[in-house]
Amino acid sequence: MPMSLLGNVIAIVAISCIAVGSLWAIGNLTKETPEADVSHVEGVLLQAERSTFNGTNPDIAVQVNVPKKLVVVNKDIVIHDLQIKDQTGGILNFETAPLKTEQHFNAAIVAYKPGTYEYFCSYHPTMRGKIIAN
Ligand SMILES: [Cu+2]
Repeated sequence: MPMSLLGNVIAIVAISCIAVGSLWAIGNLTKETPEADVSHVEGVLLQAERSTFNGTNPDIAVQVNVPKKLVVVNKDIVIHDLQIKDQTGGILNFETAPLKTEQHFNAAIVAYKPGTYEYFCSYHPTMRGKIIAN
């Protein structure tokens, strides 16, 4: 095979691979994530939307040593998470995974001592609210 023809064949193969790769990438970008159904959630539902939780970052009341179910769902176009990072040992600390659009995370709030604690999104300083344990 003459060198110039071999070069053309390699170029065609390379271009084909790039074209297929691009189509695959576009397909992934446009693929729809199924909508998270949160209509039957028991306990507390915190829905991240327009960079707040439930529009108001609501206070959550819990009783000491009574676990309360918590579902965090991302209905926004950007990534959110939810964390409890308390230093006093008065509440169970946790963090959700980084949640993409329509992803959700099941957790429980467990307070060990009465007090006011904070939940927050590590990506957005305005997304923070209180957990009040009695
Ligand atoms: Cu956020």
